[in-house]
Amino acid sequence: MMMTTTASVLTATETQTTQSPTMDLWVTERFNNAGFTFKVNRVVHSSRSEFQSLDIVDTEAYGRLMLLDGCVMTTEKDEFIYHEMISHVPMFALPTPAKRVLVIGGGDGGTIREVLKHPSVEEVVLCEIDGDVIKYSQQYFPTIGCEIDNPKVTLEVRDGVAYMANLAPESFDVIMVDSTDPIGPGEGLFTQRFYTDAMNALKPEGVLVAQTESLMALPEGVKKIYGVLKDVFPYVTGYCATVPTYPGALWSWSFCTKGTGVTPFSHFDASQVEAIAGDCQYYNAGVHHAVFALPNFAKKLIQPKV
Ligand code: SPD
Repeated sequence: MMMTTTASVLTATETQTTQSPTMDLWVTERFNNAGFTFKVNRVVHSSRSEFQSLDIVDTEAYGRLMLLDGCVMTTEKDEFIYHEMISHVPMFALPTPAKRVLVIGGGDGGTIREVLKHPSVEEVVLCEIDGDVIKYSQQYFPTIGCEIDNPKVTLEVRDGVAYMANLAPESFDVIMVDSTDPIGPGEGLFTQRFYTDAMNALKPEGVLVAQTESLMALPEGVKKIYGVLKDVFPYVTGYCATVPTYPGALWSWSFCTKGTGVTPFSHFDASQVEAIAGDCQYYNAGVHHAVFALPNFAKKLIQPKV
C-alpha cells in the first residue's frame, strides 16, 4: 500500500522528562507528505517494544498523546470520537444485544471502555500484539485504559491474525478491528486471509467493523481496503467522522455483515441509545444515521456493496 510515514520524532536519546522554560519542543506526525505538529510540554515516556516505537507526550493543545512508530494513536482530547464510533455503531445495529465482543488491536483500551457501557456484554476479548501498549496505556492514560482490568475482559497478548485463524466458527456477536495503520505490525489486519477468518468467527447476524483509514490522506489505501472487504463479506458499507488529530482528519470505518439482513438501520432502536446517551460525548441516535451519509468522493472510494 502506498504510504509513507516517519519514525518517531522523539527517540530515546532525545527523551527528556523535564523541560527548560526556554525550550520549544514540538512533535510532528508526517504522513504522505503532510504533517500535523503538536507543541510538547513534556515527554512522558519513550521506548521501543519488540514491535514498534512507543512515545507518550503531554501536548499543549490535545492533552496526553500516544504515538506508535511516529503515528498518532490517541489523544486525551479527541479519543472519544474514534472510540465511540468504532464501538457503538455496530453494537446498536444488532438484532439482539451483544454478549461476546472481540477487539483486535485497541491495546490502549478506549474501545473496550465503550463496549463495556453495554450491559448485555458478558465477555470482551482484547487481542493486542504489543503488551507494552496495554501496560503504558494503563499507566499513563487512566481515562482510556481504565477498563482493561475489568473482569469481563479477556486479554490475549498475541498476533490478531493468528488468533483469528484459530477461532471456532460463530464465536462473536461483534468484531472490532482497532488496528494501527497498514504498515508495520498492523499490516496483516488488512488482508483477505484475515477477513475470511473474521467472517468465519462472526455469528450469522453479527457485525464486523474495522478502522479503514483516512479518506483524505490515504484515498487509494481506502479503496484497496474496501476491495478486500467486498471480496469477503456479502454486505459492506462504510461510515465516517472527523478525528482532528488523525491524518486528513476525515476518518472511515467499515460496517460488514454476512448478508443476513443486518444493516446499520435494520434493527436500530433510538430508544435503546438513550440508555447510554449520558455516557457518550459524540455518539447519539442522530449521529448513528448521519455518519452513513457519505460525501460523494467517499462513496466512490468505498462503493458500498449492499
Ligand atoms: N493513523 C492512526 C490510525 C489509528 C487507528 N487506531 C487507533 C487506536 C486507538 N484505539
